[in-house]
Amino acid sequence: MRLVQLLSVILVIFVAIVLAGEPPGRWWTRDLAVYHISLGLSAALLGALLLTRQPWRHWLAGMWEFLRGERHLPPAPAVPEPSPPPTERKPPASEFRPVARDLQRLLRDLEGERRARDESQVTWTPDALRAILHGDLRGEDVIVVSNREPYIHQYRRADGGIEVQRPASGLVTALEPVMRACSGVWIATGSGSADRAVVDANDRVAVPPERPSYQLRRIWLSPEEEAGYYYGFANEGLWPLCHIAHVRPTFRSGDWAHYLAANRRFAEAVVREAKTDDPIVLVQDYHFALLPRMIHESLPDATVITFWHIPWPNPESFAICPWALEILNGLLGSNILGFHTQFHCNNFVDTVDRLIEARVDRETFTVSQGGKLTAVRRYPISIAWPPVEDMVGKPVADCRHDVRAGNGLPPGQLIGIGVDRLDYTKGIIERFLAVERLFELNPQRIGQFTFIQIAAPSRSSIDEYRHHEEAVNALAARINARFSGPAPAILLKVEHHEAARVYEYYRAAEVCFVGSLHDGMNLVAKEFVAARDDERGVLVLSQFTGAARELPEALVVNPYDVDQCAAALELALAMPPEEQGDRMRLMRRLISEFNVYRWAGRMLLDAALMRRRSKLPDNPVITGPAGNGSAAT
Ligand code: ADQ
Repeated sequence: MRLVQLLSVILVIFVAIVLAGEPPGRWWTRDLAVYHISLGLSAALLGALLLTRQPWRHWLAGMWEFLRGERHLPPAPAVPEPSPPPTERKPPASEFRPVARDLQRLLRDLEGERRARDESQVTWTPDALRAILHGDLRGEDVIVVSNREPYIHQYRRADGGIEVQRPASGLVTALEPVMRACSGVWIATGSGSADRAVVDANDRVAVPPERPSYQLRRIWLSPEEEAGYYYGFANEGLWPLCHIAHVRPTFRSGDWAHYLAANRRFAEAVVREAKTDDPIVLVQDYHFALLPRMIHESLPDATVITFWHIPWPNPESFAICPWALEILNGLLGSNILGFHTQFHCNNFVDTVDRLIEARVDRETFTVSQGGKLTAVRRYPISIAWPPVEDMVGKPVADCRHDVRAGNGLPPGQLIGIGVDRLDYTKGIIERFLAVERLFELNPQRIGQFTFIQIAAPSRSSIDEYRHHEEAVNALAARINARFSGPAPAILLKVEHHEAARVYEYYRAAEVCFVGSLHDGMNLVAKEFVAARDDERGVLVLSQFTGAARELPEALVVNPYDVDQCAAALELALAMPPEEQGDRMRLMRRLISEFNVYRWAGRMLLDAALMRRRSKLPDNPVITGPAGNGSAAT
């Protein structure tokens, strides 16, 4: 009888493979030989069935048990087992075990393939994300931790009322739509003048203000704590350490002590906010390198996914940090550690391999330390897609008109746009030099083209940032003195803009120039593409951004090469509309597929799989005839 079941399974799988390989309605034309073999096997099976005269229902039940893996193959017993009671099912005869094992493995592979295919067909939307959360993760609450808060409450100068601001931050841009979809709690530093006035007794406020869907839990840091942890260790130490922008990192032991203490404060908040003993915690960025391990010390069953939004340098550069080992050990408290690019994953794994005692598996990209496993994975971040109506609702022609009129520019003026935090890694100086070179090489553009740089003030209490702002202002003034015609060559607007205003600029521009000297991803590039539903406009993009790996249809440049950047600007201004459309369509397609819901969804799916695996019993030690035991893998 068991022979018949095995034959049946082989046949079913065989036919399933034949059918699965072709779209419905065409399978029978695929390969006549295969079709005939299937028929032959069917006939053989039928014959075998008739010969054994096994009742059909019995046979069918047995086959399904086998397929579901309910007829397990127990490890060979050390001592003979007593005969099973009559009701107990017997395992397959030993001579069939290898075949059965192969069949079950084949079924698992088929299931894995089906899942991968299904996932690639998912349209990544907030609903898809919610479905993963409530299906694969059975509705567990998600806790996000970041330094920057998604909403800042400020007192208005004019009338003392309270207004809400969205900070200029790539992390917030990406994560906020994810939290709207997932709900849960977002823990962040309170930074607005009216932040304390709006929270409840537990320092929580429901957001977004217009339609609350998750809780924002604020942490209050003293000015000294903020100076040491945020401005000091994170932004004078780790930020320049991880970006190759030729600014020397500064490390002070006092800053480190504050960094440690602040991480501890956030870890305590996570424990207080957790509703279960195994929450999913999404730790964001270089402000919290110690947090993953601290969370696991209090909540060993938590699933900690850490995402590092900035580049990871090579081991030699990272070793400059006096607390390099503590940072690596802290991060290896994560179950999953994510970076934007494979290159940064490689750098991290190389750093671990070089600096600490841990087992690095380069095939699975995991690091194991003290029996704890961390998966190092690439998850390229993105933006919400489709962009919300408020951002793209205004017709492009109106945006063009309003931006020109609002800035005192003539109606036909050609416009280039740059949108950045005022940060030395963003290459604003280099960008201005390229605009200057454009005018030197193409004098006909003088008075015809204006480059508008929107720069959000950032980290202005750090000397390096203040000097940078002065240098940017001075350079813009110098270039304007040389090349302004009826309109300025460069319009520098050092102020925060509402997201809808930023999109208006994107829609009004002929060219967007993203010239970062080094950037984990850069969301401005993706926002510009998302804003251009008219399929016009050209993106000039630094090769040193993560985005350049995903958007090769942009004009990719080296921001240090002033002549090349000037040539790219001229190429963009002269590009025929058809070519603009061809490039823009390809980029829009990529971002629509690889949007921020996919970024978060992939991490949550990986976390769900990890949680399921962790609930299985440990693999048994299998002892061979020579007694050399090894864990099954
Ligand atoms: P950031 O360094 O903040 O992010 P980026 O990805 O470009 O850089 O995002 C900036 C965001 O701020 C964008 O949404 C942009 O629209 C907004 N913004 C910039 N200037 C503004 C202004 N003047 N007014 C209003 N809004 C403004 C970090 C990493 C990046 C990574 C992100 C996300 O440095 O490499 O892409 O995190 O992971």
